Amino acid sequence: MEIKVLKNIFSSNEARAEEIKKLLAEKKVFMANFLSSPGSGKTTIADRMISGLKGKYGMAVIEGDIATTNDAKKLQKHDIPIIQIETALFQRDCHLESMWIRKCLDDFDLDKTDFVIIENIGNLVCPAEFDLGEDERIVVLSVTEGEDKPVKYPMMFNSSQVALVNKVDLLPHLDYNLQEALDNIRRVNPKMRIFQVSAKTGEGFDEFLKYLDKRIAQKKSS
Ligand SMILES: Nc1nc2c(ncn2[C@@H]2O[C@H](COP(=O)(O)OP(=O)(O)OP(=O)(O)O)[C@@H](O)[C@H]2O)c(=O)[nH]1
Ligand SMILES: [Mg+2]
Repeated sequence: MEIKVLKNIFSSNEARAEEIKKLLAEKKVFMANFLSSPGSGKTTIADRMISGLKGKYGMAVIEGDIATTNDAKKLQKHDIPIIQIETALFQRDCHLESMWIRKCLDDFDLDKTDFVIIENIGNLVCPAEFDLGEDERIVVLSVTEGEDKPVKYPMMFNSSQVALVNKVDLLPHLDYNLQEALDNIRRVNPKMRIFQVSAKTGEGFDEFLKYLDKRIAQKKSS
């Protein structure tokens, strides 16, 4: 009898991610996938980022959560297209997959969109394994999470191109060794571009916005 070999479980995800990459290249849309543990500040960062880039670029948001539409509601005031994916309604997955992102992109008017923001599910493990066809992965590490997370969750940090060290406004109140955290990020990913920010106060945010502005503009003129 013929032996069946289980195919790579990621292969269909990868195929869809390739389709997404082609679509985004054709439409000249920049897409960033924001990843972190729960509560690091992804939604607060998205809020400040949208405010900073509004008027200059057409934006759309894909919110991923296991349950609730809370994060989408927080961004509703910006009056830009937002789709909330609640994975509990499907397979209770702890990550987003490219199949869902593809569906969301079909819903957006990509001719009027320059920047798609994906807020992945708060989780430092599974989301790192799923290519969503994004241009860039941006991992958020808040200073309340401890210095060792990059070395404990290396895949998340070595598959990302940008790290935002968030909540730096809290540093004076914490016993946190920022240099150790930065060294740990570099140990796992020597090429990581790191920004130290506070999504709450805006500290360090201008530099990050300038970087994003450059990346979105590059894609637009590609
Ligand atoms: N002090 C301080 N608080 C922040 C900062 N950024 C976010 N917060 C707070 O941290 C909490 C979580 O922020 P969210 O933006 O909801 O975090 P998240 O990563 O989107 O959370 P999940 O989507 O649940 O994973 C909220 O109470 C924010 O107000 C910051 O830079 N400084
Ligand atoms: Mg959130």
